[in-house]
Amino acid sequence: MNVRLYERGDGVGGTWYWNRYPGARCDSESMYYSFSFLEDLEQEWHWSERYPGQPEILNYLNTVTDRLDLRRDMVFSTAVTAASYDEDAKRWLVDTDTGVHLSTRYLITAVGCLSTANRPTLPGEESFVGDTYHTGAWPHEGVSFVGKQVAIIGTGASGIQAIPEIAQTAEHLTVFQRTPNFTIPAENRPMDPEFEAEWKANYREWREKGRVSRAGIPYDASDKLVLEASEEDRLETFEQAWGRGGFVFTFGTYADLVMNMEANNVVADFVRGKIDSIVKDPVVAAKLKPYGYPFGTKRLPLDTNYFETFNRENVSLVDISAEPISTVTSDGIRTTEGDYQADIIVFATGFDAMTGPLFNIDIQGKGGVKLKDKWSAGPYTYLGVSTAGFPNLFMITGPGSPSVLSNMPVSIEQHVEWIDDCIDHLRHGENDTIEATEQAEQEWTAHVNAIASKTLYPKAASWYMGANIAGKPRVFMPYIGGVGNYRKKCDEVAAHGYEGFDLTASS
Ligand code: NA7
Repeated sequence: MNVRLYERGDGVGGTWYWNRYPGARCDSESMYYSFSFLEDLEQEWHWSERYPGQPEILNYLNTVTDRLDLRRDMVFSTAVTAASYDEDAKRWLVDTDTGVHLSTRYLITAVGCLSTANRPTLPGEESFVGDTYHTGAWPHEGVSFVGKQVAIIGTGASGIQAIPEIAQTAEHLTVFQRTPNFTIPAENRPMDPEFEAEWKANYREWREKGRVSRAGIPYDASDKLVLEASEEDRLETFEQAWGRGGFVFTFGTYADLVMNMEANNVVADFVRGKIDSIVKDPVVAAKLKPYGYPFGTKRLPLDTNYFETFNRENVSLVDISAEPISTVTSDGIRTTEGDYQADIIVFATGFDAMTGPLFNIDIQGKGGVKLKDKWSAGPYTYLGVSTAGFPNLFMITGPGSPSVLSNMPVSIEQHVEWIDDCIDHLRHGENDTIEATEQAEQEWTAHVNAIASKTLYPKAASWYMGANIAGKPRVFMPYIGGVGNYRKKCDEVAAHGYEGFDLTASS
C-alpha cells in the first residue's frame, strides 16, 4: 500500500516536538516510555534518567524514524485542514494548507490528544511590550529568563514542571494560580545501571506486563483498601510511596483512592499535610492546598521541587480565584488587588483535549455530516477508534479509548496494530469499507460513561471532562476500564469478524 503521513511540524515528535518548555519531561518512566517493536534499539538505547526529558525523547523518536526509513513517506510543514468522504468513490478527499489535495481509501488520524493549545486572550494584551509564550508551542531556540520578571499562568502538569526551572534563572517569577493542584514527587534521578540492565534482560516480560495492565505501566497495582487500613499502615504506605516517587503513589498504595470520597479524603489530607510541611510561609501553603475536588481526578502531575520553589525569595504566588486578572498592562498583569510586573508572560494553560485536535480538521462523513456537529454533545465512538457515519476513518487514541489515562506508547501501539490488522482483514476479505454501527457506538459510549461514573473522576472540572474549555460539553472522554481490559475487548471484536461494524463488499 502507499502511505503518506502529513505533519504540521517540520519534524517528527508531536508532543515532544512542540512542548520544549524548561523542565518538559515525561511522567512515564524511561524504561517503559518507548516502542516495543525495535528489539535492537531497545537494547542499544540508553536513557540517561529515570524519566525521559523532552530532548531525549525527541532524539529517540528521530532515531526510530531514521532507522525505519520513514521520512520518505512523511510530508512536514503541512497541516491537514479538511477531509470529506466521497460515498460514490468510497474514498476520503483530503485538503491541506499547502494546497495539496489527495484522495485515500483509508484515513488515520494520529493528531494526538493534547496538541491544540488552549491559549486564553486576556484583556489588554495588545498593550504588553514583553514576550508571551505558550508551553505547548515553545520556541525551538529556547527562551532566556536571566534578569527577567516572569509571569506564568497555569499550574497544571506543564506549569508544575516549568515553574521550578524558570525560578532558577528568572530575577522574579510570579505564579498566577486559578486552581491549586495536587502533585506528587517524581523523584527523578540518573538512570540506575542495575535497574537498566534488569529491564533490558527482561524486556519482553515487561512489555507484556504493560499491555495487560490498567494504565500501561508494568507495575503491580495494590488491592488493599485505605478504608480498611490502620492509621499506621496508611501513613507508612503513603510515606514510602511519596519517597519512591511516581504514579505508584496512586495505584501502588490503595485501590479505593479515586473510587470513594471517604477514601479520597485520606490521601488528600496526606498530600495537604505534605504541602504544610514543605512550604514555610503558612499563607502561601494555604493558597497552594487543593480543596473542592478529589485527589487524582485532575491529571496528577509529577514534580521536582514544585512546592519547595515557593520558599524561594524570587517566587511569589497570586491566587487569581481570589483576585482575578483584570487586565494585562504594558509591563505586567493587573489583578483586582494590584499590579505585578512582567517582561515575559508564560501561558501554561493547557489544551483543548482529545476532541480539539480532531475538530481542527473539518471532517465530514456520509451525507456531509461534520464530526463536530455529530459530537456536539460529546464524542460518540465505537472503541474510541471509529465513529458511525465515517467509514474507513480510524482514530489513534481517540476519545473512548484509554489514551490519556495510560502510558501512551502502549496504547498507541495497540491501536496501530488493531488498525493494521483491520485493514488487512478488509483487503483479504475483499471488503471496501468498515463502519461502526450506531448501536455498537451507543453501547460503547454508554459503557465508557457508566464506568467513569463509578469513580470520582467526573467530580472534577478537568480537561478529561472538557471543563477547561468554555462551551465544551462535560463528558468524561477517555475509557477508564484499563488498557488490559480494553485490549481484550478490541481483540474479541476483531476475532468475531469485527462485531459491531458493517463491512461492505468490494464493488
Ligand atoms: P492543564 O493540566 O490543563 O493545566 C492548565 C492550567 O492552566 C490549569 O492550572 C488551569 O487552571 C490554568 N488555566 C487554564 N486557563 C486559564 C485561564 N484562562 N486563566 C487562568 N488559568 C487558566 O494543562 P497542562 O499543559 O499543564 O497539562 C496538560 C497535560 O499535558 C497534562 O495533564 C499531561 O497529560 C501532559 P484550572 O485548573 O482550569 O482552574
